[in-house]
Amino acid sequence: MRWDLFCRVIDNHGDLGFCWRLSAALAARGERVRLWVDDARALAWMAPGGTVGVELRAWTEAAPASVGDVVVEAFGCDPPPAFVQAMARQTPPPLWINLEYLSAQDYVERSHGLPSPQPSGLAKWFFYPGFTPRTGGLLREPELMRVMAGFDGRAWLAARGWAPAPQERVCSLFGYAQAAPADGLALLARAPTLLLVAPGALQAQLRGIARPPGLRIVELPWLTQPDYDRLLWSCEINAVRGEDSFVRAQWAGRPMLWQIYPQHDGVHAVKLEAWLDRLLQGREDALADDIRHLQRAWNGLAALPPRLPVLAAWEDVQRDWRARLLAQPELVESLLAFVAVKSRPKSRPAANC
Ligand code: TRH
Repeated sequence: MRWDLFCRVIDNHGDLGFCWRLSAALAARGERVRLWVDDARALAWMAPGGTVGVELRAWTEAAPASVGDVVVEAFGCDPPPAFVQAMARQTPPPLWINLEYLSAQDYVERSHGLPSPQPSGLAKWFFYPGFTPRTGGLLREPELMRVMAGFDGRAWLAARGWAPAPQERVCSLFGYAQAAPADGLALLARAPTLLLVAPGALQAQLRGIARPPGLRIVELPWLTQPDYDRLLWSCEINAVRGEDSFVRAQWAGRPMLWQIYPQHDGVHAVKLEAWLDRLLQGREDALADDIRHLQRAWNGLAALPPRLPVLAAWEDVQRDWRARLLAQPELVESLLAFVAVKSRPKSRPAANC
């Protein structure tokens, strides 16, 4: 099928990061994708080589020469009016999907797959990623676990000059500027640690802060998406943020800290609790309490604890969670099934003859 995928870069890199990953995943299954983006600059480091089957297009208000079989607007970004008019003129019209932000909250199951009638006469369908089988699932390449299992993280780090010293543990850090960054550093530095810090506001912020003893910092450049994945597979702890790196850290299956995108109305705290409820479902032990407290504290919603949980036990929690997620359909599979069902011609009453 031919897909038109629309992406507006609102803030940070998650909008484009997710849209690129989705486009590449569709193309890997033989779909043809036109990715319409209003600011594609970050692809220069995320995906410098592009990929076969994905055609990058600059967002334009002009009427298109053609419209695909499926139109996906990411995160309610509203395709240009001339494009929507062209969609309405096409017979049959394309299937129009609004692919929403990720959340573990219950409303996602209720809203996933609902139609919304539009003034153009078309229906727009809501498709929600999520953590349960009654949602659209999470993006995951079919061979991801196999590739990860055969990957040598220590060798990969060493080849880049980022190998930890023998006594050091290695952590990746990708985050927004923090209210108390020195406290976070002190917590990570309770054991000798090599901290690999991704670019952005937090990397800049950490430059102005005294390094606690036992902590060595390496400032990373922007990596390609596949290399960022490899970084997550190589580290003993991953601190991630937003949406796409958050998902990738869950596939990595290592102890992880999630800095959720902060929202002024405080709704991020609710989103964080919803994810923690799912992650820790069925666990009522001290470790679950410690993980919950730590994730809140990492987001400035509680005081930081004196130390991190024991890494092996924390990793078990993440691996169990990953196993539960792996048992569910992944997002592209769900999306293709959704499109197949919704595009099926309506059965007509049999003609009298
Ligand atoms: O950049 P983000 O903070 O994006 C966020 C989220 O999308 C959030 O939902 C949204 O509301 C907000 O922006 C506006 O974090 P995220 O989602 O992890 O996206 C980062 C992308 O960058 C992801 O695709 C991984 C990629 N990446 C690389 O490719 N190389 C790198 O070196 C790093 C650090 C990230």
